[in-house]
Amino acid sequence: MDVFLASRRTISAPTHYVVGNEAGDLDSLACAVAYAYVYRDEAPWVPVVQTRRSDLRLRPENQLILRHLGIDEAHITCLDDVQNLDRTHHVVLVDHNRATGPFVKATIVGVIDHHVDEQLYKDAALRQVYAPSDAGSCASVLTRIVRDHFLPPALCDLLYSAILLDTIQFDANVGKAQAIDYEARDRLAPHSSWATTTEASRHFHAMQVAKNDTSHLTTLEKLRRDYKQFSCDGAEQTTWDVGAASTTEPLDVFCATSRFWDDMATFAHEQGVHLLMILTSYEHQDNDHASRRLGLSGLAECPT
Ligand SMILES: [Mn+2]
Repeated sequence: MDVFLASRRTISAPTHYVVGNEAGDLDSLACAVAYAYVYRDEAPWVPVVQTRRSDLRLRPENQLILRHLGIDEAHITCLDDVQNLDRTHHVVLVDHNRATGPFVKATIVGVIDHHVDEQLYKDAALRQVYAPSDAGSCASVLTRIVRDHFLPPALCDLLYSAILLDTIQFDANVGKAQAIDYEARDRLAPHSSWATTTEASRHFHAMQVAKNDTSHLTTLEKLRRDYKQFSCDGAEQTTWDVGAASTTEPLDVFCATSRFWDDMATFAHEQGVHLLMILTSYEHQDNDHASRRLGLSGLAECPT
Protein backbone atom coordinates (compact mmCIF):
# COMPACT_ATOMS: atom_id res chain seq x y z
CA MET A 1 0.00 0.00 0.00
CA ASP A 2 2.93 2.31 0.70
CA VAL A 3 4.15 1.90 -2.89
CA PHE A 4 0.67 2.66 -4.23
CA LEU A 5 0.32 5.79 -2.08
CA ALA A 6 3.82 6.95 -3.00
CA SER A 7 2.88 6.59 -6.68
CA ARG A 8 -0.15 8.88 -6.11
CA ARG A 9 2.16 11.61 -4.81
CA THR A 10 4.16 11.64 -8.02
CA ILE A 11 1.20 12.28 -10.35
CA SER A 12 1.71 15.75 -11.78
CA ALA A 13 -1.47 17.81 -12.00
CA PRO A 14 -3.93 15.17 -10.74
CA THR A 15 -7.43 15.20 -12.23
CA HIS A 16 -9.22 12.69 -10.00
CA TYR A 17 -9.47 12.92 -6.21
CA VAL A 18 -11.26 10.89 -3.58
CA VAL A 19 -11.53 12.85 -0.36
CA GLY A 20 -12.66 12.20 3.19
CA ASN A 21 -14.31 14.69 5.54
CA GLU A 22 -12.56 17.63 7.15
CA ALA A 23 -12.17 15.85 10.49
CA GLY A 24 -9.64 13.56 8.79
CA ASP A 25 -10.64 10.59 10.95
CA LEU A 26 -9.72 6.97 10.29
CA ASP A 27 -13.04 6.25 8.53
CA SER A 28 -12.28 9.03 6.04
CA LEU A 29 -8.68 7.93 5.55
CA ALA A 30 -9.59 4.26 5.09
CA CYS A 31 -12.39 4.94 2.60
CA ALA A 32 -10.34 7.36 0.50
CA VAL A 33 -7.38 4.99 0.24
CA ALA A 34 -9.56 1.93 -0.41
CA TYR A 35 -11.56 3.64 -3.16
CA ALA A 36 -8.46 4.99 -4.89
CA TYR A 37 -6.81 1.57 -4.81
CA VAL A 38 -9.77 -0.57 -5.88
CA TYR A 39 -10.62 1.73 -8.80
CA ARG A 40 -7.03 2.52 -9.77
CA ASP A 41 -7.49 1.19 -13.31
CA GLU A 42 -10.58 3.33 -13.85
CA ALA A 43 -8.75 6.63 -13.23
CA PRO A 44 -5.63 7.87 -11.42
CA TRP A 45 -7.53 8.53 -8.19
CA VAL A 46 -5.58 10.40 -5.56
CA PRO A 47 -6.84 9.76 -1.99
CA VAL A 48 -6.80 12.90 0.14
CA VAL A 49 -6.85 13.36 3.91
CA GLN A 50 -8.56 16.70 4.31
CA THR A 51 -6.26 18.10 6.99
CA ARG A 52 -3.03 20.00 6.80
CA ARG A 53 0.09 17.86 6.83
CA SER A 54 1.18 19.40 10.13
CA ASP A 55 -2.15 18.25 11.62
CA LEU A 56 -1.60 14.52 10.97
CA ARG A 57 -0.21 14.36 14.50
CA LEU A 58 -3.64 15.30 15.84
CA ARG A 59 -4.77 11.77 15.00
CA PRO A 60 -2.44 9.34 16.78
CA GLU A 61 -4.82 6.47 16.01
CA ASN A 62 -4.35 7.08 12.28
CA GLN A 63 -0.59 7.21 12.76
CA LEU A 64 -0.76 3.90 14.62
CA ILE A 65 -2.45 2.16 11.66
CA LEU A 66 -0.12 3.77 9.13
CA ARG A 67 2.87 2.51 11.11
CA HIS A 68 1.31 -0.96 11.37
CA LEU A 69 0.92 -1.03 7.56
CA GLY A 70 4.40 0.34 6.92
CA ILE A 71 2.99 3.43 5.24
CA ASP A 72 5.22 6.49 5.26
CA GLU A 73 3.20 9.55 6.30
CA ALA A 74 4.97 11.55 3.61
CA HIS A 75 3.13 9.40 1.05
CA ILE A 76 -0.29 10.58 2.27
CA THR A 77 -1.79 13.39 0.19
CA CYS A 78 -3.00 16.19 2.47
CA LEU A 79 -5.01 19.37 2.03
CA ASP A 80 -1.82 21.39 1.48
CA ASP A 81 -1.09 19.30 -1.62
CA VAL A 82 -4.38 20.16 -3.35
CA GLN A 83 -4.51 23.43 -5.21
CA ASN A 84 -6.48 25.27 -7.87
CA LEU A 85 -9.38 22.90 -8.40
CA ASP A 86 -12.04 23.69 -10.98
CA ARG A 87 -14.92 21.96 -12.80
CA THR A 88 -12.50 19.82 -14.82
CA HIS A 89 -11.44 17.98 -11.65
CA HIS A 90 -13.41 14.88 -10.73
CA VAL A 91 -14.02 14.24 -7.06
CA VAL A 92 -15.57 11.41 -5.06
CA LEU A 93 -16.65 12.37 -1.52
CA VAL A 94 -16.37 9.69 1.15
CA ASP A 95 -17.64 9.97 4.73
CA HIS A 96 -19.43 13.27 3.99
CA ASN A 97 -21.91 14.39 1.36
CA ARG A 98 -21.33 18.11 0.96
CA ALA A 99 -18.02 19.18 -0.53
CA THR A 100 -15.86 21.45 1.62
CA GLY A 101 -12.70 23.52 1.14
CA PRO A 102 -11.11 23.48 -2.32
CA PHE A 103 -13.38 20.62 -3.44
CA VAL A 104 -16.49 22.83 -3.72
CA LYS A 105 -15.12 24.06 -7.06
CA ALA A 106 -14.72 20.57 -8.55
CA THR A 107 -17.22 18.25 -10.22
CA ILE A 108 -18.57 15.77 -7.69
CA VAL A 109 -18.88 12.44 -9.51
CA GLY A 110 -19.46 10.19 -6.52
CA VAL A 111 -20.71 10.26 -2.93
CA ILE A 112 -20.30 7.41 -0.43
CA ASP A 113 -21.46 8.28 3.07
CA HIS A 114 -23.29 7.47 6.29
CA HIS A 115 -24.38 10.93 7.46
CA VAL A 116 -27.69 12.75 7.10
CA ASP A 117 -28.20 13.14 3.36
CA GLU A 118 -28.10 16.78 2.26
CA GLN A 119 -29.55 15.69 -1.12
CA LEU A 120 -26.79 17.23 -3.21
CA TYR A 121 -25.08 15.95 -6.40
CA LYS A 122 -28.13 13.92 -7.33
CA ASP A 123 -26.72 13.19 -10.79
CA ALA A 124 -23.42 11.79 -9.51
CA ALA A 125 -22.60 8.52 -11.26
CA LEU A 126 -22.15 6.76 -7.92
CA ARG A 127 -24.28 7.89 -5.01
CA GLN A 128 -24.64 5.72 -1.91
CA VAL A 129 -25.64 7.73 1.15
CA TYR A 130 -26.84 5.62 4.07
CA ALA A 131 -28.62 7.12 7.07
CA PRO A 132 -26.53 7.09 10.28
CA SER A 133 -29.10 4.64 11.67
CA ASP A 134 -28.32 2.23 8.81
CA ALA A 135 -24.51 2.26 8.83
CA GLY A 136 -22.14 2.81 11.75
CA SER A 137 -19.19 3.38 9.48
CA CYS A 138 -18.61 4.64 5.95
CA ALA A 139 -16.00 1.88 5.63
CA SER A 140 -18.85 -0.64 5.84
CA VAL A 141 -20.73 1.08 3.02
CA LEU A 142 -17.57 1.11 0.91
CA THR A 143 -16.90 -2.56 1.67
CA ARG A 144 -20.35 -3.40 0.28
CA ILE A 145 -19.77 -1.29 -2.85
CA VAL A 146 -16.47 -3.06 -3.65
CA ARG A 147 -17.76 -6.54 -2.78
CA ASP A 148 -16.86 -7.94 -6.22
CA HIS A 149 -13.27 -6.72 -6.04
CA PHE A 150 -10.21 -8.23 -4.44
CA LEU A 151 -9.11 -6.43 -1.28
CA PRO A 152 -5.45 -6.86 -0.25
CA PRO A 153 -4.86 -7.50 3.49
CA ALA A 154 -3.66 -3.91 4.04
CA LEU A 155 -7.05 -2.58 2.90
CA CYS A 156 -8.87 -5.13 5.06
CA ASP A 157 -6.83 -3.87 8.01
CA LEU A 158 -7.59 -0.21 7.25
CA LEU A 159 -11.32 -0.66 6.70
CA TYR A 160 -11.80 -3.06 9.59
CA SER A 161 -9.93 -0.72 11.96
CA ALA A 162 -12.21 2.17 10.98
CA ILE A 163 -15.31 0.04 11.56
CA LEU A 164 -14.05 -1.16 14.95
CA LEU A 165 -13.46 2.43 16.08
CA ASP A 166 -16.74 3.81 14.72
CA THR A 167 -18.93 1.04 16.16
CA ILE A 168 -16.97 0.93 19.48
CA GLN A 169 -16.05 -2.63 18.51
CA PHE A 170 -19.67 -3.58 17.79
CA ASP A 171 -20.79 -2.71 21.32
CA ALA A 172 -24.51 -3.52 21.40
CA ASN A 173 -25.06 -1.07 24.30
CA VAL A 174 -23.74 1.80 22.22
CA GLY A 175 -25.89 0.66 19.31
CA LYS A 176 -23.82 2.07 16.45
CA ALA A 177 -23.19 -1.22 14.61
CA GLN A 178 -25.82 -2.04 12.00
CA ALA A 179 -26.38 -5.00 9.69
CA ILE A 180 -24.07 -3.55 7.04
CA ASP A 181 -21.27 -3.23 9.63
CA TYR A 182 -21.60 -6.90 10.58
CA GLU A 183 -21.60 -7.80 6.89
CA ALA A 184 -18.37 -5.85 6.39
CA ARG A 185 -16.76 -7.45 9.44
CA ASP A 186 -17.56 -10.92 8.09
CA ARG A 187 -15.86 -10.02 4.84
CA LEU A 188 -12.82 -8.16 6.25
CA ALA A 189 -11.89 -9.78 9.55
CA PRO A 190 -10.74 -13.19 8.18
CA HIS A 191 -8.26 -11.44 5.82
CA SER A 192 -7.11 -8.86 8.37
CA SER A 193 -4.40 -8.97 11.03
CA TRP A 194 -7.12 -9.46 13.66
CA ALA A 195 -9.14 -12.48 12.57
CA THR A 196 -10.37 -13.48 16.03
CA THR A 197 -12.54 -11.36 18.33
CA THR A 198 -9.80 -11.45 20.98
CA GLU A 199 -7.27 -10.02 18.54
CA ALA A 200 -9.77 -7.43 17.29
CA SER A 201 -10.56 -6.39 20.85
CA ARG A 202 -6.88 -5.96 21.70
CA HIS A 203 -6.37 -3.90 18.56
CA PHE A 204 -9.45 -1.77 19.29
CA HIS A 205 -8.16 -0.93 22.76
CA ALA A 206 -4.73 -0.01 21.38
CA MET A 207 -6.42 2.38 18.94
CA GLN A 208 -8.60 3.84 21.71
CA VAL A 209 -5.58 4.45 23.93
CA ALA A 210 -3.78 6.19 21.05
CA LYS A 211 -6.88 8.22 20.16
CA ASN A 212 -7.52 9.37 23.71
CA ASP A 213 -3.92 10.29 24.39
CA THR A 214 -3.97 13.94 23.47
CA SER A 215 -1.43 14.93 26.12
CA HIS A 216 0.99 16.09 23.40
CA LEU A 217 -1.54 18.57 22.02
CA THR A 218 -2.27 22.20 22.91
CA THR A 219 -5.85 23.36 23.50
CA LEU A 220 -5.95 24.82 19.99
CA GLU A 221 -4.78 21.51 18.53
CA LYS A 222 -7.35 19.59 20.56
CA LEU A 223 -10.08 21.85 19.17
CA ARG A 224 -8.79 21.39 15.63
CA ARG A 225 -8.40 17.60 15.94
CA ASP A 226 -12.01 16.68 15.22
CA TYR A 227 -13.64 19.84 13.94
CA LYS A 228 -16.62 20.41 11.68
CA GLN A 229 -18.36 23.61 10.68
CA PHE A 230 -21.81 24.40 9.35
CA SER A 231 -24.22 27.29 8.84
CA CYS A 232 -27.76 27.58 10.04
CA ASP A 233 -30.53 30.14 9.61
CA GLY A 234 -31.18 32.54 12.49
CA ALA A 235 -33.89 35.10 13.12
CA GLU A 236 -34.41 38.01 10.70
CA GLN A 237 -32.61 36.33 7.81
CA THR A 238 -29.30 36.06 9.59
CA THR A 239 -27.01 33.11 9.14
CA TRP A 240 -25.07 31.66 12.02
CA ASP A 241 -21.77 29.97 11.42
CA VAL A 242 -21.35 27.25 13.99
CA GLY A 243 -18.26 25.20 14.76
CA ALA A 244 -18.32 21.82 16.49
CA ALA A 245 -15.16 20.42 18.05
CA SER A 246 -15.18 16.90 19.48
CA THR A 247 -12.74 16.15 22.26
CA THR A 248 -11.76 13.02 24.16
CA GLU A 249 -11.43 14.64 27.60
CA PRO A 250 -14.12 15.39 30.21
CA LEU A 251 -15.39 18.96 29.82
CA ASP A 252 -14.19 20.09 33.26
CA VAL A 253 -10.65 18.80 32.58
CA PHE A 254 -10.64 20.40 29.17
CA CYS A 255 -11.74 23.78 30.57
CA ALA A 256 -9.26 23.68 33.43
CA THR A 257 -6.22 25.12 31.64
CA SER A 258 -5.49 28.75 32.43
CA ARG A 259 -5.68 29.97 28.84
CA PHE A 260 -8.78 27.97 27.98
CA TRP A 261 -11.20 30.86 27.35
CA ASP A 262 -8.59 32.85 25.42
CA ASP A 263 -7.86 29.77 23.31
CA MET A 264 -11.57 29.24 22.66
CA ALA A 265 -11.97 32.85 21.53
CA THR A 266 -8.85 32.63 19.35
CA PHE A 267 -10.04 29.43 17.72
CA ALA A 268 -13.59 30.71 17.12
CA HIS A 269 -12.14 33.87 15.61
CA GLU A 270 -9.70 31.89 13.39
CA GLN A 271 -12.55 29.76 12.07
CA GLY A 272 -14.86 32.77 11.71
CA VAL A 273 -17.76 31.23 13.66
CA HIS A 274 -20.39 32.91 15.83
CA LEU A 275 -20.83 29.94 18.08
CA LEU A 276 -18.41 27.21 19.07
CA MET A 277 -19.61 23.92 20.48
CA ILE A 278 -17.43 21.46 22.32
CA LEU A 279 -18.69 17.90 22.26
CA THR A 280 -16.92 15.84 24.86
CA SER A 281 -17.09 12.09 24.90
CA TYR A 282 -14.89 10.08 27.19
CA GLU A 283 -14.70 6.84 29.12
CA HIS A 284 -14.65 6.77 32.90
CA GLN A 285 -11.35 5.33 34.12
CA ASP A 286 -12.98 3.22 36.83
CA ASN A 287 -16.00 1.62 35.16
CA ASP A 288 -15.55 1.92 31.38
CA HIS A 289 -18.82 3.83 31.02
CA ALA A 290 -18.92 6.49 28.36
CA SER A 291 -20.19 9.99 29.06
CA ARG A 292 -21.01 12.94 26.87
CA ARG A 293 -21.18 16.64 27.65
CA LEU A 294 -21.74 19.70 25.54
CA GLY A 295 -20.01 23.05 26.03
CA LEU A 296 -21.17 26.17 24.20
CA SER A 297 -19.27 29.37 23.70
CA GLY A 298 -20.72 32.40 21.95
CA LEU A 299 -18.77 35.30 20.54
CA ALA A 300 -19.67 38.90 21.21
CA GLU A 301 -20.68 39.60 17.61
CA CYS A 302 -23.93 38.14 16.33
CA PRO A 303 -24.52 37.64 12.60
CA THR A 304 -25.83 40.67 10.77
MN1 LIG B 1 -17.65 8.14 9.38
